[in-house]
Amino acid sequence: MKYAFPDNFWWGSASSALQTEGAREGETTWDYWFAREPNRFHNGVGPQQTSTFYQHWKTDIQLLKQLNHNSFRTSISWARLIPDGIGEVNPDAVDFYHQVIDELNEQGITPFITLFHFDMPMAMQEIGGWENRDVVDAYARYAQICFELFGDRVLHWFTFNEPIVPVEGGYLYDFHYPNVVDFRRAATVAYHTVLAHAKAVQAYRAGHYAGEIGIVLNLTPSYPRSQNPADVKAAHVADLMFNRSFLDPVLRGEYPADLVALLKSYDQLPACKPEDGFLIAEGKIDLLGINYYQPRRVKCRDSAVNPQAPFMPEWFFDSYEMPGRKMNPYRGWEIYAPGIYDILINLRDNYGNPRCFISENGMGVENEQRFIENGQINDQYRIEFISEHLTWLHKGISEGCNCLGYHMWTFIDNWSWCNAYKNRYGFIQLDLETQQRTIKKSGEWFATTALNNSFEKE
Ligand code: BGP
Repeated sequence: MKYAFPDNFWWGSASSALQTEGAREGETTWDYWFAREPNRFHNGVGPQQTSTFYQHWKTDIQLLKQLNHNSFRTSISWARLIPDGIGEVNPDAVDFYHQVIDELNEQGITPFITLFHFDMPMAMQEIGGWENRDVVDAYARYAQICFELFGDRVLHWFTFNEPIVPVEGGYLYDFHYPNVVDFRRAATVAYHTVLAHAKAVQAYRAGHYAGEIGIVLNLTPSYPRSQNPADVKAAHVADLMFNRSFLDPVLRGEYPADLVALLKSYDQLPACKPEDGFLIAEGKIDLLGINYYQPRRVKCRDSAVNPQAPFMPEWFFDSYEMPGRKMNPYRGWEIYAPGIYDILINLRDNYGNPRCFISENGMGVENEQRFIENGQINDQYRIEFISEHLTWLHKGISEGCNCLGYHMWTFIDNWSWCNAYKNRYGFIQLDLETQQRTIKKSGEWFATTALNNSFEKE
């Protein structure tokens, strides 16, 4: 069967500043943390060892072209642009991002720009990071500077990439700096991130720029083990905490009442100011980026909570390992392509069918060299993964969902936070020693699909 996509469908991929640029100027929490605890990073490889986009941006954009991308998302590094977060703008950074943005446009590749992709300037973290409202203001200033500098040539802006991840990683589950375990502080970080987002949206609207502004959320549809009311309730709470804590404010302009009531009953609500509500209401977006990797399957807890243990989302559910689920064993994530369709239908039916696109989807695989045939990685599993997800995406579109594109994570194999180079995601293989780039089979498949705006599958 032929799967054809609407005209002007966005075909591309996503990456981020810290994961690709290298040549770091301006310390981030990642540089700081790596210098102190390199053992936290796979094989002791830190954020300095990247795919060197800072040097090779021009030839890399040629490769994007070869992959028939009509759009590409990357981020601006706040710490590179404003090394102390709030003071002087670094002219080298301005030049660099000008050149990248101009070259993308010249090559017919629409730049999609994220303002914050997990990379907090260390100077901002030192004053409390997202726990401090001064950092919210510093971020709003940074966003405004970016709009002023690049807003005439960047028409698709994203305030944050996966804002729940630094909340989970840094304040609940110990996989980002500052490695705190404290729900109330996590809730404060999440809340201030929403305020920062809303302030950036406000600044964008005030500047009357020609483009649009949105956010990128990692949506993990929450499936209950069964229709037993206890399981359904468990899935509902997981959905409130991990999806709707950001989805509702950015699409509806307010928090779900039952999330607020739940946190209130456990005395976990962040401190709010009376004017916050108006600000959040002004943070409604034009375009939603959806990162989809895996579903979340949950069941009701079958043991009592230890009242001495820190308050955690898991007080309300257990994770559920569905028998027969298909796994990506390298990342430990379930592969469930219909999830993409369920997300789109939920947005269509419950959120007014917003303009959206898949901003990340992908499969990280370890030791891909074993699949080399005639000098090229033959990653059939990735082609299978993408085409399966695309068939469900196609079904969503055919049922009226307003999904405008599909971006893959990622372009060239890149540095994946604590996993460093363990799992490779790219359309293009990176030799970390020589920096040589080699297009994988999936890259060729994607180039053909993007060119035809369609693909064939039984
Ligand atoms: C997303 C992030 C990316 C990227 C990707 C792959 O959550 O937006 O930055 O890294 O996931 O996940 P990981 O690198 O953790 O394997």
